[in-house]
Amino acid sequence: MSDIKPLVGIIMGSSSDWDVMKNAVDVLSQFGVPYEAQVISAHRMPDEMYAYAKSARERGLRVIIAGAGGAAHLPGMVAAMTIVPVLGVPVPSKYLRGEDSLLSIVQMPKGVPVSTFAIGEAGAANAALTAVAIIATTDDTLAGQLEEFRASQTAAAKAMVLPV
Ligand code: RP5
Repeated sequence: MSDIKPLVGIIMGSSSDWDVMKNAVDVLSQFGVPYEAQVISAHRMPDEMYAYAKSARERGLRVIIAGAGGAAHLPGMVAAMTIVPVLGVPVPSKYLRGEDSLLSIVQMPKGVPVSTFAIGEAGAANAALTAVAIIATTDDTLAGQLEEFRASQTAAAKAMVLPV
């Protein structure tokens, strides 16, 4: 086990969310940001969810990325119990394709925000990029990496050729 303390906590309601949420893990790995990832289900593990949220700040987490599908209450409940910024990722659901997840996460009443991202893989990746940006506000090396990442995307877009 590594002694490096995680700066980002990635939690999700089920192992079935992993295919989406691993996109956040991939981004944090790419930037070398230490993270932890685990299943914390709001309705199946409420005691663990409470303990996780309550201890997050003192454990040194700077950002929490929370993914869930359906009646996706995990991000909002965690946000209610910590001042660590919570980034919510709506995971696609079987019958409503994640529109239920999106609305569950994004419609937080005024006072307890959850920064909410797109449904699915892009949302998970962008949540991680936002976590990187938050940490980069106090880390010049990471800020430089983020600038480079943006520059390489720009170069790739400029090099795009259409088949016409
Ligand atoms: C939510 O219910 C999870 O976040 C997951 O997206 C969804 C389905 O969970 P499983 O039945 O696949 O465990 O709590």
